Amino acid sequence: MSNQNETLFERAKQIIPAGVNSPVRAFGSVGGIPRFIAKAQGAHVWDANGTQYIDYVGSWGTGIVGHAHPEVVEAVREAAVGGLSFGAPTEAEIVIAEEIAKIVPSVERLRLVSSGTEATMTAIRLARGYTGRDKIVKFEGCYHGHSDSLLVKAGSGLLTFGNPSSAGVPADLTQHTIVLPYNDVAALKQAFDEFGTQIAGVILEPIAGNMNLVRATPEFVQTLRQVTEQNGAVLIYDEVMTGFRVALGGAQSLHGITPDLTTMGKVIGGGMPLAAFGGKKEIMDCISPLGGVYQAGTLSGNPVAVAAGLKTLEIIQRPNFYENLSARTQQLAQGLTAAAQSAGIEFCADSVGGMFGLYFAPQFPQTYADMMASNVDGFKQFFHAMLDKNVAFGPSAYEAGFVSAAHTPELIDETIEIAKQVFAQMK
Ligand code: KE4
Repeated sequence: MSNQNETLFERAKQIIPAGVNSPVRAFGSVGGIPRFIAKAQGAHVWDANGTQYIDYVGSWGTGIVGHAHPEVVEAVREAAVGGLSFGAPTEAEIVIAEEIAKIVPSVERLRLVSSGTEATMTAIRLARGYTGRDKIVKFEGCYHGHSDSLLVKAGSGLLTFGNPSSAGVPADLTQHTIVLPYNDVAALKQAFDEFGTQIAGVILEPIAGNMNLVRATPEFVQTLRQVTEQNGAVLIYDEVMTGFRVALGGAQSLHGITPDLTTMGKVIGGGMPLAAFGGKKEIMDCISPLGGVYQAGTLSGNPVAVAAGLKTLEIIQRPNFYENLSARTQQLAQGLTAAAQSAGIEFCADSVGGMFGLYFAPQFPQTYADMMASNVDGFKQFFHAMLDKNVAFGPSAYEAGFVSAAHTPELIDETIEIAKQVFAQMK
């Protein structure tokens, strides 16, 4: 049987650089042929050959209620027949902003955009405009989208290609970006001792997901809140991935930290292009046209995307949604760990809410260096062996994985049984 994925990949490469519209999809770091998805439903995707997979990518965390959830599809259909985009305000945008602010109390004002990159790029500009300072701090291994100031030792994509900073980004721009080691309290204190009052803001993945899942330690996040408070720097929690994913209220609700700004995406669009930035009113009031920090977007608050997001936010607030999601994800992490251990394979897996990390390493990574020391070849072998047995994880050792509400205990058990066979082969 001809491999449609291969045929499509060759054709795609004739018109789209590397045949994909986002680098990680090209399988560059794991090798092999990307699967071209023909359709998705619940916990499954089907590729161009009609092959079905249990999907643990979920559009990188977006698909928390399951692919093509009938209520979300219906909400999109209903919105679409009323018009796809107006370039004018709608009531639904107020409703979703109020809903997000109810779920994330640190958000006093919020603006919708179309991607996580836009959200973080604007949050950085806001921090600079609000403080009048230029320096920003990010952490090694964290990825916040592809705006110039943040493509410095980015984690997702670039780290996967072992390219710690992007070509085309002017050095005189990135000189304002201080990159610190993740979870390194001493380095953080030192940076603020040295530059404190020059720092406009700090942006953090509060639970990293772009160097695989790496939890920020309580001491690290508490110190970060203290030094930003003391120095008048804006603390930005980038919850594009963790928001509504690790808990309903995101990582900030688990940390008990109130950031000044929060960026969100993925889940809030329910699969459609929708993201947001929000936080303290006094900071958000600096955004155009109220204040001097410019930001705009033709499709910002798009009515069809908002409809998908609103329905998704309704579903995830139903009773026991997170209890079930966390239990399923924990079942997967614990089951895979037990399967590897019984096969004598060095492997562990961690989970927080509906997000998990798989590590071919003796223990959970706490730093970028820990993650870089993990056995990437072991991951590649596991990734392809599982894919050949119709289980799809993210095609990179540096990406977190995602469980949806559609992943039943039986599907998790099925995944673990398949992994037992794979680990046995890997010995
Ligand atoms: P987007 O511009 O891709 O919507 O969001 C950028 C972004 C910002 N902040 C965090 C914490 C993120 O995880 C992301 C995007 N995440 C990647 C997954 N590692 C998106 C997948 C991709 O790049 O294709």
